[in-house]
Amino acid sequence: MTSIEEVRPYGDRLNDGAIQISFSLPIPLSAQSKEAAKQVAGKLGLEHLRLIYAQDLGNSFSFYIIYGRTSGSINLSSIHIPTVDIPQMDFWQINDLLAHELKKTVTVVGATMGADAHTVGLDAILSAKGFGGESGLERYPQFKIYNLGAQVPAEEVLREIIEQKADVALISQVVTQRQSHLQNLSYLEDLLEGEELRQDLILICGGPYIDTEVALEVGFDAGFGPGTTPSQVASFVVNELLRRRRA
Ligand code: B12
Repeated sequence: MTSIEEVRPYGDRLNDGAIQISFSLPIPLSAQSKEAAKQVAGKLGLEHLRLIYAQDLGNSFSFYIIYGRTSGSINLSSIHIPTVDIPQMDFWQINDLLAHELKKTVTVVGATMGADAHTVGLDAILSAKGFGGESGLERYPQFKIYNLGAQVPAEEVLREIIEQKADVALISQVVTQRQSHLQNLSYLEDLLEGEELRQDLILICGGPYIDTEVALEVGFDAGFGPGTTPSQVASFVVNELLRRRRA
């Protein structure tokens, strides 16, 4: 594969700039609304517009899918993203390291915090059935899991961390409306700092709009986004335990 410095989306042929966008408008479907939708796409800088799908959603809302082309391109060398680079280990390596080298059972408190009711992402990491063909952390003999479920207040997460003497807190934030995820995560981090517990805890967040940059911004150790598997999280935990032991 050749390495590309300057990237541009493509559809039919390389570098044609083809993009598909979809969005809703708060007006009923009509000839006028379709033209408005195309003009929205135009204002985004897209050209050669084609409205390929439009649907009335009822209650005076409508939905559109538009094809267009952008002349923009991105220079990859201008992008610098903080990432947490850690060696990936599998189920057996992780448990073996914990049992024989670290001689430790890792206690994990997990929760989806605040008003957020989404549990599937957190369960994908914690519950025995797991995700992406992998078992969840409940299946790891060296992990002890307390899954508090959804809509858990930060104060309750803190209480459980203290009560269970947790080594790791796994916090899911799926809803990001009005930046609620940032507020919830920062608030928990503040509470932990206040109790002087932050330093000894591995604090991890996750969700479809979470990445390392977001996590570091709110004082967490790592953030995991879409497609994360349980062993990726467990690998981070074990590497972090090893790093802290060496420090
Ligand atoms: C299922 C679902 C629901 C279900 C949730 C059921 C449940 N028990 O979880 C119900 C119907 C309850 C629901 C409600 C709402 N939902 Co909803 N929902 C979804 C949906 C369709 C799928 C989410 C999901 O299960 N994904 C599958 C899991 C496996 O993926 P994941 O969450 O990304 O998790 C992975 C990673 O992110 C990561 N991860 C996640 N958490 C964690 C935590 C840690 C510690 C780690 C390490 C990793 C990790 O690992 C996981 C595995 O790889 C999404 C849209 C979508 N297609 O994603 C909308 C979506 C998340 N919902 C959304 C919204 C807006 C809502 C509502 C506000 C709608 C409303 N107006 O009422 C309510 C909110 C209710 C509330 N109080 O929270 C929005 C969120 C937008 C935003 N940015 O804030 C989405 C994106 C839909 C959309 N496009 O608008 N929802």
